[in-house]
Amino acid sequence: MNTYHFLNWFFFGCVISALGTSAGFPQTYPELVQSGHPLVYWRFSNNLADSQGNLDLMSPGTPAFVDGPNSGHLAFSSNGGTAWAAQFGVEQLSGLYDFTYELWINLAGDNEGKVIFERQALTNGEPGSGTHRIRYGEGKLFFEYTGAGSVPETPAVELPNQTSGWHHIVLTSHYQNATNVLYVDGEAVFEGEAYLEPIFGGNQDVVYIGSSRSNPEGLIMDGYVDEVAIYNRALSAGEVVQHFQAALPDGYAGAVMASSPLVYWRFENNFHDEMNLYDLMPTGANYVEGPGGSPNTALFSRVLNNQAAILFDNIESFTYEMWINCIFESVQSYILFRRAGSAQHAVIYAYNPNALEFFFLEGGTRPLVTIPNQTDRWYHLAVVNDRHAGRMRIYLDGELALEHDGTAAPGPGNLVVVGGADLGANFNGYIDEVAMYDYALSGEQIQAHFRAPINGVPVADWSLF
Ligand SMILES: [Ca+2]
Ligand SMILES: [Ca+2]
Repeated sequence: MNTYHFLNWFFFGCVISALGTSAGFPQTYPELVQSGHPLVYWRFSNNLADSQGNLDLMSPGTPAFVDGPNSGHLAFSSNGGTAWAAQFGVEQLSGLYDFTYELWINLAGDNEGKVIFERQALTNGEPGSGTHRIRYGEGKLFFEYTGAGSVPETPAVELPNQTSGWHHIVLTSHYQNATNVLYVDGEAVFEGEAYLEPIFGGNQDVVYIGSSRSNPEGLIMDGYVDEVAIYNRALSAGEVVQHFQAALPDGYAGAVMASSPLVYWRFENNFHDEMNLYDLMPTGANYVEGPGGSPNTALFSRVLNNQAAILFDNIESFTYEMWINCIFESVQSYILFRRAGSAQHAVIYAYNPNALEFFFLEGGTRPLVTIPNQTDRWYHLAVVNDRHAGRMRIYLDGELALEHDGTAAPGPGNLVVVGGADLGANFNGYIDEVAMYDYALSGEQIQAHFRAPINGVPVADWSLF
């Protein structure tokens, strides 16, 4: 604590002593927010409750860790078909002419129609869009491909559903030879022609473990995944056998590493990439220290409610108010998502580097302000859609950071997502004290909120601010 802050604390202490609990004590941040009668106010006090009592949020499940294919190590569990993990902006997994996906799977639960692994690249209509998916259905595990080119015959193998048992799965693709090979437990079970053009990310490039971007909540597998490795070449049959026969955990890991994967997720009680390229983000609500410090807590998660009509019905003007911290690197992420009619009303982050943008389709612009990515610092953010004035405004730390012509139109809807969007797009940072109002907060009100004390002192005077 520097001298300035020490003095602040010192004088603050004197004020407390002088005032005691008298009526002259300033209103706290939550008191001020609540006095503005927001539609919803999510404080994330180790829960997803709405302080206004209107709309609690819900969390997908959290992945669990279970015993892996051999003793002495762990694996990812979708926790009864409720949880998945993903990463966004995985550009270095794009544009691969040759590739291999290697993983262990266990179809312990019902996996009919579910997705075990997915890599997807979307380029807004440009060539390069496509999906690679390892999927289960009608008694078969298969490799589903969409994109330029074709797979004349889908690589597939029969595997029993709802049968606990680990299998080593490898899918290789070789561009020059135009071949796909699917291996199960070290043996080639399918070899066929493939005319696959590489898929490129554009600004949408994701990998999912245990579900799919196209329906994250609806396509979650029910089982376990382990030791996922992706390579930028087709492993040879000899290498596949060698990996399969290597003893888990250490011998196997050594064999994978010797084959130089691009990424390698081992799920040893974490979502770390051994190659330090792309750690994964799991589903499930996590709570961290919020602005102002303990005991205030904040959200680190993607949570939602799909019965949120209260946030839509004919609301012309609105305000989103919250605190955010971009502590980890976010890529192509959503902080807040709603879709009203044909328009998205969303706060997006890091679609352009360091840019926090208000995404709404009317007018076609995405007004933006800059917040440094991967920086541990709380910002007070207010996004105001002033339909009456035909203006939208973004306030940072109580100050007007941007004002722009145009507003988001009202429309029907029922989905709200905090910390992500309908298709995932998780924000890799912290969010707290999210309030949504059905009117435009004034600059004076926003300034007053920002200056109001959380845990005794305004965050602006917080020593770690
Ligand atoms: Ca909080
Ligand atoms: Ca493992």
